[in-house]
Amino acid sequence: MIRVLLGLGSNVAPRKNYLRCAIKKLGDIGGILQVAPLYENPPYGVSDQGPFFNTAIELSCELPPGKLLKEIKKIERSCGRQRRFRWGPREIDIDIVFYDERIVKLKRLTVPHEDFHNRPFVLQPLVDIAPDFIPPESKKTLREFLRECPNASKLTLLSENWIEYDTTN
Ligand code: A4P
Ligand code: MG
Repeated sequence: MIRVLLGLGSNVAPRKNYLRCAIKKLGDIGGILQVAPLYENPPYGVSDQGPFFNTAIELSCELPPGKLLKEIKKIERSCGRQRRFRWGPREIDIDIVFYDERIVKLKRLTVPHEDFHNRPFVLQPLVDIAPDFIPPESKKTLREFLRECPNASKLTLLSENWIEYDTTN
């Protein structure tokens, strides 16, 4: 069984519904082990767009990385993601932040996610569910990465138990 840590974000209304849709469908390709709290935060990168809701999940699955990415892209589309420009507004974005402790370098997939250490909206929800996880080729836990991450104070905790999910799959 592979343990995958995914980061999820949305900044197009209704943001919570898009996140719920994605998590429900992710439950069809693996087991949802944990869902992090829901956070709101300003956009990172292209700043001329609405604020994001971000969260993270821990998923157990058997899919190899390339297949997992394909399934994730399918889920984004089926939940209503529209094609826009890179880093622009999105109904739903699902990033593979960690795939066990493995390093993956495929044409369309780099894991760990290249920018995870600079993104409080990725690190904070992951720390909530996997604080002691040590990314490959590093000696620090996620908790330590978060401590050193700029802009962590811009996150607002909205809700801890914001979704019901089935852990039996
Ligand atoms: N790709 C490569 N590695 C990965 C990975 N580890 N996980 C490729 C998922 N995808 C990965 O992504 C573009 C391509 O990246 C994918 O087709 C896949 O082959 P996309 O989701 O189609 O486009 P994008 O999201 O616009 O670009 P990108 O580079 O993925 O952006 P990010 O890094 O996802 O950043 N601010 C806040 N506050 N919260 C956010 O969630 N998100 C972004 C997007 C920017 N600012 C944000 C947030
Ligand atoms: Mg993305």
